Amino acid sequence: MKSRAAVAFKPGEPLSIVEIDVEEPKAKEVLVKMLYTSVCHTDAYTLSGDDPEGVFPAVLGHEGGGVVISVGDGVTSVKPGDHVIPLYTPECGECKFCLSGKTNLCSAIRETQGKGLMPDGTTRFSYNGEPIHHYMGTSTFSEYTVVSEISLVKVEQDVPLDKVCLFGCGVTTGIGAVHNTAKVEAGAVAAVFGLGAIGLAVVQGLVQAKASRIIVVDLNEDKFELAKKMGATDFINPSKFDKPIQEVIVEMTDGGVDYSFECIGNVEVMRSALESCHKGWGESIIIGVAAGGKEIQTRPFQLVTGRVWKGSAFGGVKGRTELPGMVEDFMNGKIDLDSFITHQLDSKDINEAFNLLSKGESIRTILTY
Ligand code: NAD
Ligand code: AHE
Ligand code: ZN
Repeated sequence: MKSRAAVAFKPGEPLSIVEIDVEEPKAKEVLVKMLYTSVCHTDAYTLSGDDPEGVFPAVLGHEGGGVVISVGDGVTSVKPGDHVIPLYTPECGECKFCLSGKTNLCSAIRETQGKGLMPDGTTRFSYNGEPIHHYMGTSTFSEYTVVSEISLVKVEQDVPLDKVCLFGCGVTTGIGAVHNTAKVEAGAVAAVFGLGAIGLAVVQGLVQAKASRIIVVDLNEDKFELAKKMGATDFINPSKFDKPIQEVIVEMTDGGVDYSFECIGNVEVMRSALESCHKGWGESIIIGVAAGGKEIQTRPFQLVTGRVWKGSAFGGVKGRTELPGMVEDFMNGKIDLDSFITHQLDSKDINEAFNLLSKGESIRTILTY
């Protein structure tokens, strides 16, 4: 079938809106008509060419919501007409990782997913007869996409897909990192570096966890108003200080924060976030994705003296098991998604959504197909 898609033909270039060919789903695969998608910083990162797993041409996109059109042989958990959210972190329930009880990092299709291929090593997308790669197992920037069954979670029909599509990445990642990775307790003091959707979702998670103080750090002070509305208590622009920002935070918190979260993808900030933590127990969670070749540094003494460095992917959330509960929390008013939606555009204007994100003017733009 034909599908309108925003294709990344080359790194560093805007996406091209073209009509691609999409093949029928094979066994254990599902054809989904995307209704909504949004752009995450990770899409921009891969498009920039900095992602070691970035392959071109590709259909990017991993935050979306849509409806099942058809299913391949052996698909049992979804049927045509079901509303679904694609999951870049799938959940097979059977691999060593899924069975470990220790991680959400399902390994069932990770190898081919990282190469932009479906599990059988081929693609379902082509343009002028040439294969187009998939991305993160989701490729939500095509009106019709093919994904593995294990990369889908079903949502009820009355749930607004134009909002819960944000559970496909940013909001789940930030909230999950607070509860699953850091396990923040009531009264904790926390610092959040970077106030995009991920950082703001961390702020929301910290409010839910009843953190006593939520210090937010961003170079763009325009971000502070929304962060305040969402529950942040202290606001720091590092460019206004002539000393390392970790020193500022350690001084203002009587020794450092209990938890810090890096939501930018900058290895220098990752160091600051770790060194902002309290001696003996402070934990720093890396969420931001740094470019290939970048490495983190600190004095090992920082760890010897009790600080802990952790990372979090998709907030440690097992999508098929746990997203339905988060969707329910949204429906019951316990999770705010509206605050993240700063812009709405037609899907053909997707490059404008990338521009708004990179200029720091948007948190999330909902693109409608
Ligand atoms: P975003 O671009 O919307 O937000 C980043 C924020 O960081 C902006 O507000 C920007 O002003 C701020 N910033 C940039 N440099 C800074 C600096 N030196 N000091 C302070 N603030 C600075 O991005 P996003 O969509 O919220 O994504 C954030 C990061 O999280 C990206 O690296 C993305 O790839 C990553 N991410 C990771 C996961 C995961 O599962 N680990 C999931 C989603 C996104
Ligand atoms: N290909 C990238 C990996 C980037 C990365 O770490 N991705 C996060 C999700 S970002 C979502 O916006 C993740 O889940 N990682 C775990 C995994 O298995 O990819 C690179 O830099 O190599
Ligand atoms: Zn993302």
